[in-house]
Amino acid sequence: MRHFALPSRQSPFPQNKCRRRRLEAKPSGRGLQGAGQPPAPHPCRRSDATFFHITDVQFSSVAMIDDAANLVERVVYDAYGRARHQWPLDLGGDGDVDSADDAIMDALSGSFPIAITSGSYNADADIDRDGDVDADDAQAVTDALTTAALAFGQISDPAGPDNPIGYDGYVFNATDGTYTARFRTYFPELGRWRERDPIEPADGSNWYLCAHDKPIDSIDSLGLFTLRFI
Ligand SMILES: [Ca+2]
Ligand SMILES: [Ca+2]
Ligand SMILES: [Ca+2]
Ligand SMILES: [Ca+2]
Repeated sequence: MRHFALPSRQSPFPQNKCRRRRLEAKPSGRGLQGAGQPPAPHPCRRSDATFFHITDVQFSSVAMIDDAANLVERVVYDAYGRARHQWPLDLGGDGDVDSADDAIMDALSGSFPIAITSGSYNADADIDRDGDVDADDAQAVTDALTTAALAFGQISDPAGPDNPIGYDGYVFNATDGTYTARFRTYFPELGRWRERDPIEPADGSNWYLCAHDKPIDSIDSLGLFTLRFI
């Protein structure tokens, strides 16, 4: 049984055997959705694993960390909730780990080691989170080449953590890319609800609009009424 919980105070970034195994995965080992091949069993899969959410101001789950505080995966959403999943070693942010990510690290290598106190320190490139960017971090990216991206719109590795909580804290439905809120179903591709507003004109004249079409400063956590948070 998987467990999801709020972050607790853990030791910051100790070595983690699970993460090491991820770096050693074969190129075909994960993230092949959309390519016509089912994902292979994940080397990090543990039936009793505990993962923690990192959330933003809209309660969107933007990252998962494991019980040793290691980053497992990240998700970036556009304003309407369309997701781009990212592996920890995806420095370019396009979802995969490939030569472009390696090139980003290569461009930094002339300045190795780059200490956390340096103005050129890049936290994303400090793969092992030990406070500097150096050859160890570069080797981690090289070892992960090439890892395919999850299909656009997916929010979590189905082999684990298989996190179902995404944009605005809604429950993600991986089969059709929609989100379930308490009262309605949200389509991120359309930026609107599937069902009419249960309270009808009380939250505006357009009964299918989400958060008054102002997702940058408003939220509708229940699919019922809009709250401004700025
Ligand atoms: Ca990439
Ligand atoms: Ca790429
Ligand atoms: Ca480092
Ligand atoms: Ca180091």
